[in-house]
Amino acid sequence: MRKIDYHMHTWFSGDSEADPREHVKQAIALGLDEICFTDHRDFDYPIDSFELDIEKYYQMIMFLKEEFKDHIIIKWGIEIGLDMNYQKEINELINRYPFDFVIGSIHVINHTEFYYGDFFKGLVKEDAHRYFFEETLRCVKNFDCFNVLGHLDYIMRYGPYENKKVDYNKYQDIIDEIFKTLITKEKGIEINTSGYAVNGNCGFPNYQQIKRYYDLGGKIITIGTDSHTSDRVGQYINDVVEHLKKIGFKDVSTFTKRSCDLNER
Ligand code: HSO
Ligand code: ZN
Ligand code: ZN
Ligand code: ZN
Repeated sequence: MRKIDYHMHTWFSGDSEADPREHVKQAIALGLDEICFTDHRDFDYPIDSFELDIEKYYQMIMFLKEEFKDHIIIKWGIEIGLDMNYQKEINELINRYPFDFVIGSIHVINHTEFYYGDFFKGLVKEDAHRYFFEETLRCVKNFDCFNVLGHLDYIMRYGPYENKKVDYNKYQDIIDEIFKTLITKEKGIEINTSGYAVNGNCGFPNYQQIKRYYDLGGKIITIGTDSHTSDRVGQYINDVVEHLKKIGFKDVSTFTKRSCDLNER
């Protein structure tokens, strides 16, 4: 199974200062086969700005791709905030540029977000989590512009609750429908290793949910660290690879111009 980091942020993202060249060097030092930059673009993020200078970002990644071509495969992607209030803008942006790979993530729901916490105001945990998964399903059904759904259950990173963990059996029907919709649409999920900092022994989502996705017929899967600093590039990827093999996956998925690469192995 190839080792990839398909979720990395740099100084082109509103919340990172990281030098993309340092990400590449770290990935090579760790022996990764392939990486993809996925800087943020959200159209309606409250408080912070997640605008993106796409032209400059493209030039920089193309330069690095050429510079390091004998050492590692580099792809150009984006993490787009899926937001039902901005469908037209999101589709237009994705169709305008030759991204290799698109992560669709839910960061904002109806002008409220999770990081500062407006979303959770007045909601008990169960209602907040249900609302999050229902909105994720709505986005997965309505958007076609993405390749994988970002950090499926990272809502548990946030919220004013003493125990932030997702109680899966309460929402498994919604999560199953998310998985089935993705599978029918030939889209996938990622394992986001930023989850290890919260869960200790797994990413977002956990391995039971990954197995559930696999058992329902899910094949398309990427691994990403969600690095906002270079020291996190490649983190936990070896552990994820071992788990994926045990579940039954033969390989991870990689993408070129938003199409899944065919792996002749
Ligand atoms: N970086 C987080 C959210 C965030 N950080 C907002 C700063 N402001 C989503 O990847
Ligand atoms: Zn971020
Ligand atoms: Zn994200
Ligand atoms: Zn991210």
